[in-house]
Amino acid sequence: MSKKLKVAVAGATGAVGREMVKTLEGRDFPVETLVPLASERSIGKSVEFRGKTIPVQVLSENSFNGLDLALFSAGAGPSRQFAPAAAKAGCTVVDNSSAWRMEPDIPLVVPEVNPHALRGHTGIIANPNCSTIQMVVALKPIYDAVGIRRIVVSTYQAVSGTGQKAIEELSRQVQDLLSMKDPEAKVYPHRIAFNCLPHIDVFQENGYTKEEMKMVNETRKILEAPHILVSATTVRVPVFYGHSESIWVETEKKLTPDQARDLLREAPGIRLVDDVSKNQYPMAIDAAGRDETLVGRIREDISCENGLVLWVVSDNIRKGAALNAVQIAEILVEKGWLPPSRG
Ligand code: NAP
Ligand code: 3JN
Repeated sequence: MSKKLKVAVAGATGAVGREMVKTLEGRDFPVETLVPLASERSIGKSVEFRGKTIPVQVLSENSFNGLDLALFSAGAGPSRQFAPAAAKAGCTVVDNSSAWRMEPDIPLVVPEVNPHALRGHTGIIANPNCSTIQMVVALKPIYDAVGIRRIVVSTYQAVSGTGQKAIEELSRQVQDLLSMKDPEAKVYPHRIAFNCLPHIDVFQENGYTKEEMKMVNETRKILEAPHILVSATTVRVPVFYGHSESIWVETEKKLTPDQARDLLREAPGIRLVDDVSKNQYPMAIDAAGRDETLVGRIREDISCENGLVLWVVSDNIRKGAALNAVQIAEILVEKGWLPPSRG
């Protein structure tokens, strides 16, 4: 049995942090001590772990002395502020924010795709954006088999991607509308109930949003393929859990839909759901609460020689965030790539 570890979860009261705690428990990760961390707003709150109630502590530079591992999901600001102190204390950080993803020396990892990037890490490892994770899980087998020249993706992202407040906002707006009350929009600039917003994160000078550019840059880094052309449109939809993506790829060499199905059926982390004769295709309601990325609607593009179209759905809070981070930690444990903790 592997050594038990002292593990912090920074952002433990949030949508992702709660799922991280649940995932550590559900996968029987070797935790000796769990340290839930959040902001001063959470003083007095607690977290349930393996039948115990553990009080939340306030995240600070001193939170990590003597700890082995910290899973961060408190946002990019706190990650930038506190992850270096954790790493310096010998506590390896798996960070869910965008703070470190594009730093050249920081591995950006999806275990099914590029686990080798973890070798020689220097104390901080970045977890990609949820929309990128499910896309690269689905595209990696295709990329390895025939190469990819270009990707055009449109996302349909659940409100849980914005956090706990957005989950509550969608729920409240639906109730208000069904009770003939005026819904209030606080989290998003417009109503999200019974609506779609082509706007995730902030707009950039090139007209794309930051979320869209995360998909472009992270995909290239993870696949180690700076030549791949990527264009993304990210859309928020009134779904609680599960991001859906329409992905169009132009491959270097021809791949038929049947060949793609054969590859994806065998690929790690994927469940092929692709039988239109029985109305079977991936849906958010089926992906929610599951670990696998669902892939279906695979078809040849009728407008382009080497074009292939897929519909890819995954639980954004599990594989898109908490599960991916815990899977990274599992590899670090298995390979013995966690340094001895100090302090
Ligand atoms: P959330 O539900 O709003 O939760 C935010 C968590 O961060 C809460 O625990 C909050 O503590 C804590 N926090 C915020 N500011 C803090 C500070 N200054 N010091 C300490 N703790 C602080 O948001 P979420 O959906 O869980 O997302 C949290 C972060 O995870 C995001 O900002 C993003 O960086 C990352 N994320 C990544 C993905 C991905 O695609 N991989 C997906 C979703 C989120 P309090 O309760 O005390 O305020
Ligand atoms: O909107 C989604 O569906 C995913 C959101 C991710 C997110 C939300 C707030 C801040 C991120 C992220 O992971 O890129 C960040 C961030 O860290 O920049």
